[in-house]
Formats: sequence, structure tokens, C-alpha cells
Amino acid sequence: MAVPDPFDLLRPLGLSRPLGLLRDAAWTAEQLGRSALGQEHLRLAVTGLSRSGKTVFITSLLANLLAAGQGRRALPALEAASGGRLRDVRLVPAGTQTVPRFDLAGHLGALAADPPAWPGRTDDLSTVELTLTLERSSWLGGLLGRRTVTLELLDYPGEWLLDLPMLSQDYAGWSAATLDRLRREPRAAACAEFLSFADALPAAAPPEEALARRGFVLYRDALRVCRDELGMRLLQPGRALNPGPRGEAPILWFFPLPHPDGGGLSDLLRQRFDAYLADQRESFFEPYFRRFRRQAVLVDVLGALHAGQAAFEDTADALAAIAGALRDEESWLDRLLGVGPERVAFAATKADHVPSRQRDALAALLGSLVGAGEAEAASVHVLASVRCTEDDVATLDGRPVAAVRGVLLENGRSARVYPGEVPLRTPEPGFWAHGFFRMPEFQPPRLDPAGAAGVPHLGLDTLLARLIGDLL
Ligand SMILES: Nc1nc2c(ncn2[C@@H]2O[C@H](COP(=O)(O)OP(=O)(O)O)[C@@H](O)[C@H]2O)c(=O)[nH]1
Ligand SMILES: [Mg+2]
Repeated sequence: MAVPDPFDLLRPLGLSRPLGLLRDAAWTAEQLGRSALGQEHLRLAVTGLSRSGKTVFITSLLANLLAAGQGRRALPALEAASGGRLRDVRLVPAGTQTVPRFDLAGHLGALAADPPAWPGRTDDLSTVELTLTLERSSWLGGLLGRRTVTLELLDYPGEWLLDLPMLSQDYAGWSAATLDRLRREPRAAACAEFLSFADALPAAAPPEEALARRGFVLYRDALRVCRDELGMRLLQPGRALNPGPRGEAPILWFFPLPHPDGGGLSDLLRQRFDAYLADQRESFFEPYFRRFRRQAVLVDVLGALHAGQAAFEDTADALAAIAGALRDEESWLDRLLGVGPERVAFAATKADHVPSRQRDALAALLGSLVGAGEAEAASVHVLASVRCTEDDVATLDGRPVAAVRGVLLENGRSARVYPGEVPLRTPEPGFWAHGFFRMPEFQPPRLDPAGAAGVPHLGLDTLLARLIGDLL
């Protein structure tokens, strides 16, 4: 007979392993206390590369939860998972936190403007909390009254996520791997100026500030071109692209060197590399990232398809690097996934760009990107946080094909778009020669400023039911 695992009892609190228990004993005690009082705290990190749709996701999630708290059928699958016991949802008023607060009002305001606009780029981390009031499920309810679950969400610049795999690298290893990537097309052309600068540096280049600055500026500019013009994602360090509120401090002024052990300049750059990682660990990963027990990992699979073979493969590499770092048992982040893989959900975002009959293929493609084992253990979803289209039918070579209709951001006109076919798995080279994938930016639907009626979405409720339904 199977013996019950005592740590199963702690699963609802997001703890499953003794190591985690010891390390977070104080936190656990606090949680147990809160749980007994009917005041649980649940942290959900929204993880993803930049432009994967994190900020839009959090905005829609908050607006739809608030609407559900008002009795609207905004998230049917989540409400079903909670047994219909959700009674009230409120934003926790800002207290004395030092962390910036997620600008829900600003983002909803943009969606309510005429014409509606998407939220701007995220430059700093921010958090927001909601309290969910639920009826108790058992006879205890009569005794103890309602319970509340505080849901805490974290938003941050996606570029910083790529610093996670760097934590297990040293400067020499990072330099070699990074230069190797930069030398491959199409990056090589975009990075030509930086590469010729770095290659011309003698092994014993002196630790001169002017040299370090010049190298950093060339490197940073090359990364920007790779991100903005080539759609690349595996770009490090994250703060070179998105420095955050502290700006471009000297700690950032390093770049990969062909002779990373030459002394002089390489010593200076290595010191900065080490200091940078220590700082990211202390100021971002340890205090925020690691604390979050559930993960929604958002992936813009369609955007990567649209950007072409090199960008698609780069996105796949970036995902693999991140998944590897998250999985690494020995790393200090070991408990992040230790809460059980069922607590991680991967989602292909912006799924309203394809008609409904293609969304199964999209889920399959994401599954193959994430890797078979991972996809089975976790769950794979398709998602549109803000649904901008309806299904339609277009004509291609005289044949009817499934398409979508939405308002184009560029001219405000309604248009029918046949996006192309989503492959079921990582495409063969032939796909790139003949295939195409259209992905115009759609205008979001106009919302009421308070978001009281919720936000139209696809699959947000199923994803949430899977991620947090057990706690409601
Ligand atoms: N059509 C559509 N576009 C979306 C959706 N979610 C995000 N987008 C697009 O993706 C862009 C980036 O989203 P954002 O949340 O800012 O990405 P982040 O960098 O991960 O925070 C937005 O400006 C929109 O153009 C969606 O559900 N549907
Ligand atoms: Mg963002």
C-alpha cells in the first residue's frame, strides 16, 4: 500500500520538499498561520521573454477577476474550479512597499482610449495584489466564515529572464558561447562593428575605461539591432537592453572577449560580469523571482514563426536555456519547480491571430518547443489575453480557408487575414522556403475604463483554473 507523503499535506501551500521546508521555515509557519485563519497568500509569477504578452496578460487577468468578483461570467472555467464559491475580488490598496505597483489603471485606460492602445514597454519590475473572498466548502464554513486568498502577481522586463541561465556560467564560458552565437548569421552582420572591435583587441589589452565603454556601447547597440530588427531573444545581459530604473550603471559595462583570460581589460570585465550577476541575484531573482510558487510561462510562438527561421530557432534556444536553468536541481532556484510541475503552465500567447481550428496545432507546436517531458509534466495552453479577432473565411487560390477578422492597428480598418498554417512541430527547412506566416498587429477592442465588464479573452480561464484552481 502506498504510504502518503507527509509533504503532500503541504502541497497546497506550495511546498513539497524537506529542503524547501527547512530553508523557508519562517515563511511556512507564516503560511500555516494564515491558512488556519483563512488568509492564504498565493504568488504567481508571469514569466516570458520580452513582447511575449506578460503585461497584457496581467492586465486582463486582473480585470477579469475583478469582473468575476462582481458576478460577471468573465472566467467560467476558473469559477467552475472554485466550485462557484468566489464571492468577492478586490485590489489590495498600496501600502508602504518599496516596489513599484503594477499600473492597472494606466493599462486599462490605454485599452479604453479612442482608439484603444496596448500598454507600453515594461521598464521595471512591479507587483500587484488582489484578495479573493471565497465561501468555505465544508461544514467548517458555518463555523469559520469565509476565507480569503491573496493573489500576488509579478511583472518585470522579460529581457532580465535571460540572466537566469548566466548564473551558472563564468565570464570565460559566457564570452565563448556568446561570441560563438554572434558570429553566426544573421547576427554576424548586425554585430559586425562590435565583432571587429573585439577581434582587434590584443590578448593583453589594458584595463582602460575608454576601451571598456567603447566595447560596451558597440555590444549593446548590436544587441538592440538583434532584438528590434531580427526578432532575436537570446540576448545577454538583460539590463544592457533594459537597464531598469537605475540606468546604465558602470556594473553593466562589460561585453564578451575573445581572450577572456588575458589579464588587464579582461580582469576588469570579469569583475563587472561577476558583480552584475551578484546584483541581479540579490536585487531581482532572490527577493522576487524565487518567492513565486506558481509560474505562467508565456511564449509568443506565432511571433517567432512570423519572424522567420533564425528568430524561431533563437526563441527555441532561449526557451531551452531558461527551462534548463529553472529545472537545474542543484541551482539555488531549485525549489522554483520543486513545487511540482503541475504548478507550471506554458501558454502560446496571441492565439487570436489564428482561427480556432488552428489552435490545436499551436498547442502542439509549443509542446514540441518546450520538450516532450516538460510538456507532459506541465501543461500547455493557447491563450489570447485580449481577444482582438473573430473567425472568418478567406479565399486562397479559389479555395475557402479559415481566417480571422480584426481591426488593424496601422490604419484602424477592419481586415480579413489568412495567417498561414501553423506547423505541428518545429518546422523543417522546407517550411521556411515556401511557408509564410502573417501577423499584423491588431487593435485591441475598446473597453470601459474601469474594466468592470472584464476583457474578452481566449483560454485565460482554463489556464488559471489549471494554475491556481486547486487553491480556490
Ligand atoms: N492580438 C493580440 N495581441 C496581443 C495579445 N497580448 C499581447 N499582444 C501584443 O503583444 C504586444 C506585447 O505585449 P506585452 O504584454 O506588452 O508584452 P511583454 O513584453 O511580455 O509585457 C502588445 O503590445 C500587443 O501588440 C493578445 O492577446 N492578442
Ligand atoms: Mg511587459
